[in-house]
Amino acid sequence: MMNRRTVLQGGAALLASGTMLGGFPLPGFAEETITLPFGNGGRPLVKYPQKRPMIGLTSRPPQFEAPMSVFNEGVITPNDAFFVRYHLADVPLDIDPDKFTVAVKGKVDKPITLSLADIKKMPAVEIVAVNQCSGNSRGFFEPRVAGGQLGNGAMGNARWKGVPLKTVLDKAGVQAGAKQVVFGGMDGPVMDTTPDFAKALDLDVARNGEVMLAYSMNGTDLPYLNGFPLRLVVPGYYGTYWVKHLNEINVIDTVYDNFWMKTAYRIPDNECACVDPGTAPKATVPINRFSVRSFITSVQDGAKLKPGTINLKGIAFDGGSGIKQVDVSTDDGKTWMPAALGKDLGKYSFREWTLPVKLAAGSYNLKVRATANDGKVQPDKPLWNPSGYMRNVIETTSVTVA
Ligand SMILES: Nc1nc2c(c(=O)[nH]1)N[C@H]1C(S)=C(S)[C@@H](COP(=O)(O)O)O[C@H]1N2
Ligand SMILES: [Mo]
Repeated sequence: MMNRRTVLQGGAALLASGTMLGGFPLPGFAEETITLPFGNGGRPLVKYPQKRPMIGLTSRPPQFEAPMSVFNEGVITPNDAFFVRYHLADVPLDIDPDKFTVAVKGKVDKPITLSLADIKKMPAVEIVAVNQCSGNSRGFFEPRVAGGQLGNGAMGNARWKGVPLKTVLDKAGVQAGAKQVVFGGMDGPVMDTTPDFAKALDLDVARNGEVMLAYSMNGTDLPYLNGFPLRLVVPGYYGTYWVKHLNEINVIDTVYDNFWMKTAYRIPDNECACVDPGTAPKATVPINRFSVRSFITSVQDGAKLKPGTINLKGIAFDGGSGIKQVDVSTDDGKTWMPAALGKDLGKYSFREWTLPVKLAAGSYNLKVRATANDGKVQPDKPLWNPSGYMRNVIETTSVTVA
């Protein structure tokens, strides 16, 4: 259980080794707690460097998610409200951007080591893309599953700037027979027996021109806890591949089989990535692209509203085909009305939707359902898997009008 004291210890740990950033302000500690809408949903609001009060999950390693109200501020998630997820408690806190380098090695013609300045000199690209943790919304799984009991806030949408991974790989010259590219970051385990965090992408994904080494987020340096000074951005793919503090790129001619690829972050090998609740999948594959999702952001579950016109607004996204249509129901899914889609910031971005609805006094189950350009639509019954990944059921927001 997280209490104020463990949060405080987490903050102290964050500061213990100091920082080259000119000194983080001392993290303060909000006294408030909030309750996520599932059993054992009580959470502290925590304050970390460069972040506003966020919903705490663990302090060692630092893990926190955004309150849902953040997603009503606009389709771009502010840096100070962007969720943070780490696996290992040894988070690097003293990275000097002038000394930082990333090495490209393995099955390449010419191993290279690039400084941050080298990377910033290369032609830059920008892409707006959602980063979402595989276990976002895990707390809603029924039956419950092990793992971080997250609400819906382990996601965010940002404008990333950096260089395509392809450019860097081409510079080093990928050799024939190469199969995958492995990415390592500067954080590490506290104990030697804990497997270090590293992730691999198939070569065709790594070289698709969209995967990038990003040094800027929403027009400014990456926040420290979001991977300063350099992270991998893998548009459309779950956050697990978005390696932070990226300092090692290793081209290999095998399929990488560390703990984080072979055991963790795997989903049932079928169309729905699901199995009957409580059962184990026969075969699994590494988790990959997002499933299609949507949320109402303008009203919160349990809200009390005045009769009349209510401007419903929200967000939708998928793994990269883009959002084709968003429909809203005010009668618990019996009938549906198409919403208007907002500005298109690209197929990897949150897409805003709006719909004014007239509601008389009564109780309502509001629902929102997104359809992607690839024809995929959110299911009306939750899909279950033992790791609690990829929740994308049509969400319900219950409101009272009086
Ligand atoms: N170095 C490093 N990178 C990492 C991780 C990590 O533990 N260490 N966790 C990954 C996971 S599982 C997620 S969901 C995203 C979260 O990105 P964020 O913390 O910037 O929101 O980072 C990914 N990159
Ligand atoms: Mo994650």
